[in-house]
Amino acid sequence: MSDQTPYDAATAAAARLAELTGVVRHDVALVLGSGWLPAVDALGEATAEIDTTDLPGFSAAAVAGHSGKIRSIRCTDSEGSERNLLVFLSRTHFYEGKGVAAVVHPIRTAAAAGCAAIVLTNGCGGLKQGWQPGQPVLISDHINLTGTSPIVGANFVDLTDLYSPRLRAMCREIDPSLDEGVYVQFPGPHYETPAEVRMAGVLGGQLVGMSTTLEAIAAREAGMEILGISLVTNLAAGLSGEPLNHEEVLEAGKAAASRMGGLLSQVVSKI
Ligand code: 8IG
Repeated sequence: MSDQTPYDAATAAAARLAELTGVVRHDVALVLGSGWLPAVDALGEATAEIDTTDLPGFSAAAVAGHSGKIRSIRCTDSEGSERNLLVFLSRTHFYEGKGVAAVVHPIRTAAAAGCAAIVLTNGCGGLKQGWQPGQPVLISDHINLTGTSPIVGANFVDLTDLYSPRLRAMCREIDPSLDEGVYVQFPGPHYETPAEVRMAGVLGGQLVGMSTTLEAIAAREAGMEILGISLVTNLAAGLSGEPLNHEEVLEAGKAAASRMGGLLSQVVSKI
């Protein structure tokens, strides 16, 4: 089906998702980044869990500690109504080389499944003095250094207030100690050099990572309200005096799981 658009592919994936989960419509989507997996159990009981590869258009997870699963969770919102969460326990990264359409296919599938809002989480390096590994930070805006877009053609999508001021305020009501920062997406999969980290700072960034911006753009194109939360899992390269490693990322997630789980479950009930 070479003439199938990415939007058609997402509609097909959403239809299969509804069949496999028995949930006709999902309300809020979450994408869990590095270190966020331990927080998922706080969201509620799973109605269903499927492999991403059970849905058309998804490819297998590629990173240790990333699980290629999609969980459907039923919870109650702050007014007592039932709400269905669509949780992607992993993502496809730009650095996997599968193309931008593959990176944002889960986002478009969530939109096609009915989600009006999406929570994009990630693990990242932090630049700001005083930030500690294990600290969640709200994404206020982004700088996309991948040099590409998920949107093809003359569709000039506006990215003002891409990361919803309403949802950020909601998070700060839940946890007034939350800070926020500008997220800079590098292509990866290598981490930045210390000089590139300094460049990100000069450009106005405080968070450096390898995901999220392309997904946020696709989510905005699809009309979803977007919340972005980074878990600072490590100080950005050159700032700590130690080399970076993936294990510290997973450790930071475990250590911060209850704070992040509490934040996520409270905010999704209020969205
Ligand atoms: I977790 O320091 C994680 N992902 N680019 N830099 C980049 N990506 C990351 C980092 C980091 N930490």
